Parts: sequence; structure tokens; C-alpha cells
Amino acid sequence: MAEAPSLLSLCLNLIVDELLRGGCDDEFLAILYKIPPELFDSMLPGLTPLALENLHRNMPSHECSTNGPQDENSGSQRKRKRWLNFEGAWKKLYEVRWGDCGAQIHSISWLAKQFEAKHELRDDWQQMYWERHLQNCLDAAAEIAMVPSFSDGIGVIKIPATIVRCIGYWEHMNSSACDYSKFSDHCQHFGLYARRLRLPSALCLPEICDLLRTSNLETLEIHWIKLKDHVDGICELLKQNSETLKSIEFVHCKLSTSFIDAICDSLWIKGLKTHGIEHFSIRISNFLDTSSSALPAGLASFLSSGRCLSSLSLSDDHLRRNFVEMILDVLFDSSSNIAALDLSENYMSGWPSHFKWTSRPGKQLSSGIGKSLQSLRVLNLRNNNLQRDDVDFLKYALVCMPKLESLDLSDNPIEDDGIKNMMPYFVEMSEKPFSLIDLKLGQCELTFNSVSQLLNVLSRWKKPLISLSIGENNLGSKIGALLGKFLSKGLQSLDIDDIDLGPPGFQKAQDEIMGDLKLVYINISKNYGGIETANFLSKLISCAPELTAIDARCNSMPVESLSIICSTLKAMRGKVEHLDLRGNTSLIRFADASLLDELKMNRKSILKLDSSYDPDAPYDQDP
Ligand SMILES: *[C@@H]1O[C@H](CO)[C@@H](O)[C@H](O)[C@H]1NC(C)=O
Ligand SMILES: *[C@@H]1O[C@H](CO)[C@@H](O)[C@H](O)[C@H]1NC(C)=O
Ligand SMILES: CC(=O)N[C@H]1CO[C@H](CO)[C@@H](O)[C@@H]1O
Repeated sequence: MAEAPSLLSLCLNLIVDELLRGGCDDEFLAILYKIPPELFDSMLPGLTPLALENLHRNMPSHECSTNGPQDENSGSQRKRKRWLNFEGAWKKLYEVRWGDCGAQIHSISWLAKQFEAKHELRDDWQQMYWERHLQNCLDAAAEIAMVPSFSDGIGVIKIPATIVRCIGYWEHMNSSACDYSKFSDHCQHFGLYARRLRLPSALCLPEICDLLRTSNLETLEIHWIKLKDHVDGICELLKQNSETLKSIEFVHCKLSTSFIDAICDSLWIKGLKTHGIEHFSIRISNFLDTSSSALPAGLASFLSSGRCLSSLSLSDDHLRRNFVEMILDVLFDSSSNIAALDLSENYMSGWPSHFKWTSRPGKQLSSGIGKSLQSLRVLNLRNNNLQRDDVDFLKYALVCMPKLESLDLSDNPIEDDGIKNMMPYFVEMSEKPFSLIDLKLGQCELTFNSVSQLLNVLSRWKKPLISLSIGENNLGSKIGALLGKFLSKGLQSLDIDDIDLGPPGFQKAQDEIMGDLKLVYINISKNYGGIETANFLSKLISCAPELTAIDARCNSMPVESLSIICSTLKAMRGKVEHLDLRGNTSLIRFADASLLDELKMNRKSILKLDSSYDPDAPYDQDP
């Protein structure tokens, strides 16, 4: 039986309608804020983004602490509740528009996920909503501005109706003072929420500064800069935000020396001899005219005078050897506190010999060199065509990096001899209180010979390695026993995909696994272990209570594997949320709906199987 609507709910509906049409003036809003909280809150879920914004933004400050639920003192209870209600409404709107909390997981990093959970982020959903909306507008405007015949100002670009309607604005809305058809309207109204933006070169014009004048940008990603006009536009924007900018990234750019100088000069904070950039990155780009014998002066002084600069990434930039050496010299000579250095994907060998030169006997490491290497925690040298002699030189640098936690040498042809050259470093580390926790040596053309030595040394470390990646090396089944033992040494993440383990390798590994493992993530894909893969996984699942993600694709598992793995999963009721068994169609037939239903974590299915499931296919090989 439907009840007749109360007078109260009819009134509320009328008010919501009025809010939705944008027809509430300040006076009316002032009255609204006085209605009892329960009634007020009941209006929020029905509002469009624009209407909610209107209500939220005009809220008298004593009613709604914009700082969030910080002070727990008496009397703040009500404020806190109101804040939470607004937050809840914004979060809902965000999820409705962009789905799953906006968390974009690029590559599945299960360990990172664990670390993240520890320091909870306090989100501001209103800010996140409008920032992302503005990004959608920027992208749409850029698409129009990119057309060669485009000649208007960017501010008057018409934002597509599909985007504008998302925020609850229709063209016939005439009552409010604002118009949301133009790009400039969105910048004007929501620019103040933008902290992090991605800017394609088509919008890097001087006009953008005026459009984003209310923004306090902290993170800026700039794409496709190639022309002087772009550089002029972007420099103005950088100057305008130099006090708040912390992270800046250039992607797909072509940068001449004069461009780089201009950009770096724009980052100085007015009146101070420093900049506030913490993260500086130029990726998938080209430095033009880098053959000269000196770094662009602007870049050199930028690198040497930022006390905050903690992360530098020059990845996939076709760097030349002398350019890298000059960068290293500047970093070493300055008193920088650089913690992360990414030179990956540059495919240039030879430069590590520079370390030998700087640290040769007789020429003691100057305090400057020692100092900047000492702060380094993450070094990424992936895919640089480094060979065994290069790592021999690298060793000299590594011993000067006592805080190094993460070293990525994967995708370099360093071979067994290369690892053997580095062995003194690994041996020396065993006594250190701080040491490497993450080592990546995937696809390094290694064999059992060097990796067995390495595992022996690593297992004697006082402070155990947390994450090891040695996939895509031809190690063979012999390595199985050592890996099984090594798993018991406190390892949390292991990547051994495609190492030719085979059934005997899995069996040997399984026999050596003892006691409680700390493992969170393992990648054993492409090892063609057959039924032994399933036995190994079953043992692993029962010994590793923290195990969260397993990639076991392409292991030629016969049908009975599924019941072995699944019965352990069910018995253990552990933390596994991701089990990938794709690349083997014979497993599908067992994975009926009830099994997938049983194996769920947080209401999502754990199991990943090939999607080519054909329920009518004959069960030809049934036991
Ligand atoms: C919309 O605004 C214009 C000018 O501001 C006015 O002439 C027109 O009557 C308005 N239309 C509606 C439906 O309110
Ligand atoms: C396992 O390793 C392969 C090869 O390196 C990689 O493509 C895959 O993404 C990894 N699996 C997971 C879940 O990260
Ligand atoms: C696609 C695939 O790898 N299928 C294999 C799954 O496992 C069975 C049993 O070992 C093999 O016969 C299939 O070729």
C-alpha cells in the first residue's frame, strides 16, 4: 500500500526541484541552511553536481567545516556529520560518473596495495569530482583546438553536451547567472578545485593562464610540446603556479636546449633562489641538440639548486651517454637529496664506467658525491643495454648508496658474468642494517649458475629481501629447490614467470617450503608445470596466510588441478583475491557458475579463466 506523501516530503521535493533548476538565490539558500539537519541531509542524495555545489559552496562556514572532520572537540559533532553527508553525496556522484572510486590501478602491484593501506588517505570528494570534470573539459577542448583550422581563442570552445549534462546542466536552464556551454565557464567555476591536471599542447597557449588563474596546481602533466608557442604558454602557467607546483612531467615532447632553459627558469619561486619541485620527469621524449658538451644551463641549475627535488625521471628519452654522465655529475656535485632516479628504457650502455672514474683510487669520493648518492633509495636502470662490464662499474656506485632499497636492472643483457661481477656488493650487503628490499633482474639472460649463487648469498642477509623478480631467464627446473627454500626467508613478492621450471621444478620447490611464509604475491606464469603447478599452489596457499595474488597462467594444468587448488582455497579461507589460471582451456569445463560463486572475495570473483567458455562443447577427456 503506497502511503500518501506527507506535506513535508512534498515541500522538500519542491525545494529540490528548485535547487536542480538552479533557481535558488542567496536569500533562499540562507533559509535552507536553517532547516533541521535531518531534513537538510535528506535532500542531498537527490541533487545533481551543480545543485550540490551551489548548496555546498554557499554553506556558511560555521555550518560546514571545509577542513573535514579534524577537530573532535565538543560541538563539532554536528559539523562533522554534515561534512560526512556532503562527502558521501560527492563520492556517490563521482562513482556514478566514473565508476569504481577512480582508483586507476595501472599494473597490479599487490605489495604497493598493502603499503598504501597503512597510511590512509583522506579524500576530498568534492575537490576530486570537479578536478576530474575539469580534466574531461580540458580533453574535450583540446580535441577541438587540435584541428589545424582552429583559430578562435580556447576559452570560447563549446564543451560537448554529453559532458555538460553530467553535471546537471541543460541548455534551457536560464534562471541562474551561469552558462556552462563554454570551456571558460568551467575553468572559471571549477578551476579552484584543480590540483592535478594533464595538459595537451593544443591548450598550452598564453590564454590558459587566465583561464586557470584560480587554480593552485600541484601536479602538472604536459603532453606533446614541440613548438615555441607551446613553450611560451606553458612557461607562463608554470610561473603562475610556481609556489604550489610539486610535480611536473613532460610526455611525448621534443625539447631543444632553449625550450628546456625556458621551462626550468619558469620554475623558480619568485624572489627566491630555489624551486619547490619534488618530482621532475621527462618521459618518451626527445632532447634535441644534446650532443653538445654541456647540459642546458637551465637544467643544470634546476637540478643543482632544488632542495626539495627527490625524484628525477628521464625514461625512454633516447639519452646519449655523455648527457647521462653530465646529469650524474650535476647530481653528485650538488647537495641534492635525490631519492629516486629513473633512467630506464634509454638503451645506452657504457655510461656506468663514469662511476669508476669518479671513484677511482687516489681520487677519493668527494663529500658531494658521497652525499647525493647517500640519499638514493630507488634506482631504475631497466632496459639500458647494460652488459657485464657496465654492472661491474655500477658496483662502485652501489656501495656508495647505503639507503638503496629498490634496484631495477631487468631487461639488460648482463648475463651470468654480470651477476658474478656484482656478487661482492651482494655479499657486503648481508651485514648491513639497511639494505635492498626490492631487486629486479628479469630478462637478464641469466642461468642457474649465477642465480643459484645469488639466492645463496641473498638468503644470508640479515634484513631479508622483500621482493625479487627473476622471470624470463632460462633457469630450468634445478632452481626449484633453492626457490622453495628462499621463499621461507621472509620474501613477500616473487616473480619467476617463464623460467622453464616445468613439473620437476615445481615439485622440488614444493618439497622445500617450510613453515609460515610471508608471501603476498607470486607470478609463476609460463612455466608449464602441469599438475605439479596445482600441488605447488596448494602447498603455497596453505603455508602463506597473507597470499593475495597469484598469476599462474600458461601452466598446462590438467582438469583435476582446479579441484586441488579450489579445495585448499576453501579450506584455508585466506586472503587470495586474484588467481589467474588463463592460458589453459581445459580448465574451463570445471569452472561452473557455482564454483566461481563460491570463490569470491569482497563480492568479486577470485578466479580468472579463459573467457572462451563454451558450455556445449563435448567433455571429451573426462576422467
Ligand atoms: C532566458 O533569458 C533571456 C535573456 O536573459 C530571456 O529573454 C528569456 O525570456 C529567458 N527564458 C526563460 C525561459 O526564462
Ligand atoms: C606476471 O609476469 C608477466 C610477464 O612478466 C606479466 O606480463 C604479468 O603481468 C605478471 N602478472 C601480474 C599479475 O602482474
Ligand atoms: C591451452 C593449453 O595450454 N591447454 C593445455 C591445458 O592442459 C592440458 C593438460 O596438460 C593440455 O593438454 C592442454 O594442451
